[in-house]
Amino acid sequence: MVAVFPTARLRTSPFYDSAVAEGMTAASIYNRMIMPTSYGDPEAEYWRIIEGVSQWDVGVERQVQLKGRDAGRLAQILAARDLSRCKHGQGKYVPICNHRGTVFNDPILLKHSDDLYWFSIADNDLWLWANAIVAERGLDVEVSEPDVSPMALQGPKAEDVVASVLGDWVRELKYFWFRDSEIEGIPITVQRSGWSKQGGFEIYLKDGTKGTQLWNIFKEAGQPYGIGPGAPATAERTESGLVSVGGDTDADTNPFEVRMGSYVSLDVPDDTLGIAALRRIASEGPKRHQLGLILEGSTPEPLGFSWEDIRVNGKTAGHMTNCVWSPRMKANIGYALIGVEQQAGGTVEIDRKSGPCAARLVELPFL
Ligand code: THG
Repeated sequence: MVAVFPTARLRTSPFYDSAVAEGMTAASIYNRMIMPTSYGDPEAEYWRIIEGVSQWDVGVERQVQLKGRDAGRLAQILAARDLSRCKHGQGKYVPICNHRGTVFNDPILLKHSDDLYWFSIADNDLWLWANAIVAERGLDVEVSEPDVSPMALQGPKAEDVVASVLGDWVRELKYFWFRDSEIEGIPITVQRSGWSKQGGFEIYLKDGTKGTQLWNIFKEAGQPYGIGPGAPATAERTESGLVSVGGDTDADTNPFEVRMGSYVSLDVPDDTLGIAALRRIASEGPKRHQLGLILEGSTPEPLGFSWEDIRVNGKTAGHMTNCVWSPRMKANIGYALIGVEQQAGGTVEIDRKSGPCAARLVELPFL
């Protein structure tokens, strides 16, 4: 382990000590925080998500809190998705776009009440953006980053673990719905969510001094189910077709290009950020789209995120935005962000660092 010296520029989550105690061997940076990415056995960590239950320190998923009379108005200005029917206790996946219609964050919005919302953000400073909008538009709302840190339990056995700790009411929660609760006096919010398609919950810790205690409660309850530490897994999320905004997108990517069109509402008020550009793009039709790539060969390749060129008849037609070995498909798979002329069923060549590689275009998700 390297030594880490937390500062304002490199923060740790309340679960960091637990991650270290569990044997964390690799980490990444997300929202200027350390995000554990492996505990030394990626294969076992993957299968735990697919077949069992995996416990993740995802405290890096920070909350941008909107509080005050104009909280709902600000949420709708920021998010290009109709929120008018969003209920208290409901979460929604929302693209955040700039004035050009570029999607630069894709939070889950949690509506606590008419004057209290959280955006559970991906990796960049939505806080800065939201504050600028508040000042520019003269809104009556306070934007802050509260002491809230999610921990995820993912996999087919996650529900049994969470129910054994909190009660059977959690089984009734619908996707992205949430409820406030507490366990051993620790305040939490419980949501059916998580960055995998294997099912599960996120437990939002609302007292950063209690991270180790909360981690251990779920770790102990998970023992009969074979719980173990893990992290958002590139192989699982790629097989499942989940988008990583900032990873699979660039400074020109709009939501329609990356299968997020169903989360955009064109009939939101005209003061919603990016909506004029999104309406224009929707009427003209996007120029690129996102497809899956199945690469030739059956030797696992290292993870790739370098936007390698995709060639068709010797010409660049798009980019491979990620690449990972799929244990279930026994192939290297990735996403193409590619001109709409190229369709599923087509064959392309990827200009890999290791040399050219043939690949087949398929619809997403893979599984
Ligand atoms: N949980 C929480 N916060 C987060 C994430 C999370 N913040 C950062 C990041 N992840 C945000 N991005 C996503 C991306 C996809 C999904 C959730 C958060 C997701 N999508 C499903 C899909 O695309 O199939 C379902 C979307 C739907 O049908 O509404 O789950 O994971 N707290």
